[in-house]
Amino acid sequence: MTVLCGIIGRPSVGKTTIFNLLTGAAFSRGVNQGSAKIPDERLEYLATIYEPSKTTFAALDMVDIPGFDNDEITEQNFKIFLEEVRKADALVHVVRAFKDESVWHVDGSIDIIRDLNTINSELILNDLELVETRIERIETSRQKGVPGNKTELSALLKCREALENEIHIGEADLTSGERESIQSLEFLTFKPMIIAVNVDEEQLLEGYPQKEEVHAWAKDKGGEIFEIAAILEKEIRELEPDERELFLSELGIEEPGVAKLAKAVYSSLDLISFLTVGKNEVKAWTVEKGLAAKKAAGKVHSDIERGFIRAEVVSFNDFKICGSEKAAKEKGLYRLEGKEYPVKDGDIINFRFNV
Ligand SMILES: Nc1nc2c(ncn2[C@@H]2O[C@H](COP(=O)(O)OP(=O)(O)O)[C@@H](O)[C@H]2O)c(=O)[nH]1
Ligand SMILES: [Mg+2]
Repeated sequence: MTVLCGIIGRPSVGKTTIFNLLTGAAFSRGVNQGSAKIPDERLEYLATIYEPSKTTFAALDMVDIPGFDNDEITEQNFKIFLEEVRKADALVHVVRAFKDESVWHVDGSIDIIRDLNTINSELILNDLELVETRIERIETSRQKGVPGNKTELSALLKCREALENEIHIGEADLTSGERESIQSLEFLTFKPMIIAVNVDEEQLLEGYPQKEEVHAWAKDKGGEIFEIAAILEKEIRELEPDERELFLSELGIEEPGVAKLAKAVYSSLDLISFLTVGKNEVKAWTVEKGLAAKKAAGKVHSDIERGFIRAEVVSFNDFKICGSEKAAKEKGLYRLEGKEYPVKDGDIINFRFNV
């Protein structure tokens, strides 16, 4: 299952630095698509138990979307920008808080709210244009009265009102039917958006100007928000592992900002992981929340879906409390579930099948 997350923002705010941190790409220019590993302590724990040959984390595809990086914003590269944004399933909007005289801001000063609004207005305008086009198309259609069109029209009218008030479509008050009716239109403000504030070391510890406003802005638009000290994290990444631990604990950082960011993107898309274990491989599999066990089996192999008998399931937490498969089985914590069982995040599953 491929899920695409686009990184957007004003020029020189740290998009590429954060992209490189997420994807582990070399810090070079040019490459703009890569895979981001979703950190998962559960897999690390299971790897200590099973000592597999291979541990495979869940991943997301990331695109570092330029478009605004040229001095001159031409119509052509703006069009490319919008196309890339439209393709993404979720967006990370990077803004700059860090102070650094040597890094020039295109607008001549640091102002996070201004930067958020600059990009956001483009997204809103683009959605508004699409809303208008669709409304007109339905209203002039001879099939205006058919139920599907009626639902879409009422959804679009609500969307228009939301957008005119700078509310994202994701936050508009739509019924589930209305939501579904506009799903395929790929509105830009319907995508989950996570805000990453790129801070320097001092700001990470002590805060930065506009912090409250920025958090309020994010809440208003329905997006999660994280502070990331991108350059600091890049430096930390270049340290030896034991030095790294020491450094992080001195800074009072339990988990790097990029790790939190990756996890937030994953859950904003309503994705969960089920886990499979064994001597060969311990692996996290990405599925939509609530997927039925038989369908989930199909992610592993189509034969397993076809020949599905039962799913033998234990939750990661139950497993960890017991400390081993044997102990968890003795306590009766492994359950046998049928094909309709909705898979939960952190389920350790062994599929029983027959081909
Ligand atoms: N001081 C400082 N510089 C940064 C930080 N993040 C990025 N930069 C620098 O800002 C410049 C632009 O960063 P880049 O990631 O290429 O930004 P992009 O244009 O948004 O992709 C580069 O010179 C980075 O080294 C930061 O947190 N602190
Ligand atoms: Mg860049």
